[in-house]
Amino acid sequence: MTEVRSPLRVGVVGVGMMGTDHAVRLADRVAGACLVGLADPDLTTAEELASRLTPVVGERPTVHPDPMTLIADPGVDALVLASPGSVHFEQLLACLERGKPVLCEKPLTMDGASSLQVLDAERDAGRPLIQVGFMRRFDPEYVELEQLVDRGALGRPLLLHQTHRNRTAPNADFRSEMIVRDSLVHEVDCARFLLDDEVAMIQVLSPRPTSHAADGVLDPQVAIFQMAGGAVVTNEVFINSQTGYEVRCELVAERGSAIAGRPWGGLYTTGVAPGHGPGTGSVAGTWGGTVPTDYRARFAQAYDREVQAWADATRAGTVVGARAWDGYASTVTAEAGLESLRTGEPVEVVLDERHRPGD
Ligand code: ISE
Repeated sequence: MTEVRSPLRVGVVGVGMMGTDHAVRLADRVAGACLVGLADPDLTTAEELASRLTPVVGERPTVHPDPMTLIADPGVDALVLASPGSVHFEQLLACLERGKPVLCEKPLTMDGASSLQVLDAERDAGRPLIQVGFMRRFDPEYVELEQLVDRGALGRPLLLHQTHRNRTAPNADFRSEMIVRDSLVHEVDCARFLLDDEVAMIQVLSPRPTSHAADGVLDPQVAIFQMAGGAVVTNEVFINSQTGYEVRCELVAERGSAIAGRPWGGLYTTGVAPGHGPGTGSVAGTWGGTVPTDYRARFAQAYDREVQAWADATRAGTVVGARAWDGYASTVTAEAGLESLRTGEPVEVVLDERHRPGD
């Protein structure tokens, strides 16, 4: 097992939007951690980022075209994987083989079978090493809501309504399946986190698609989760909403309800048509206030807390936040969601209980 030094020497795999954001965060404001390396097949972007961050870090981070050489580097204690989900499997196994702790962006892997192999490999490594990047678990309002539910302050939860909108699809490959795998997977994790329960059944429906979606892409989508304990969760995921990044939820329980993620009180509307909504001449990205354009702004605080908590836990030899099991459970649920998207029918979610962490 790699000896974890203080400060924690971190390598970031992937320098797209999220990887760059995490690299800057690690260079700039995560206590007890330092950025020592970057890996991306896009060497130009990685080199540029390394140059930009050198004055902040004090020493130039190493740059690798091949993530495997960064993972294998003995000068790297721990990894942040911000690469596409399709390459997480092999990169996670490489980290686990070397006993290196890893913060892996969601989804854990692309399907339940490979996520299960990751769980096996983590067990073989001898201790939990994986945190999954479900950042909403670190958002102050979501944390408060979870604590409220946990204390029983609102009584028994009955319903959870979740809304998840992006302004536009991130790229042309973001097809209907990605909306389930990459976006709805957040709602799966939130439902599990807030209700402390598993999804037993999932159904994914789609109305007529927005004309802003690429040809053949089913957007928006509505998913219904039946939780094992009996609560029901409704979810809207709308990737080409045109308005901005909106993530919120309302929990309805026997003695009250609570909304997390509302910008402030009063009527909240978003729109693109002039004259629509409060204030004058609403345009995309406004509501009389401002709708954040993407997740980096909306969840800036959550990401800071998530990465700080990861660094602290890693130095202490533990894991916090969403664990590999949570990544596995959300991947299996998303997989069932994909089947439902194809058939329109509810699909049962079956988890392999062997790896469920004990209390
Ligand atoms: C992206 O990967 C994220 O994780 C964002 O939070 C989500 O809103 C978006 O739909 C995903 O593509």
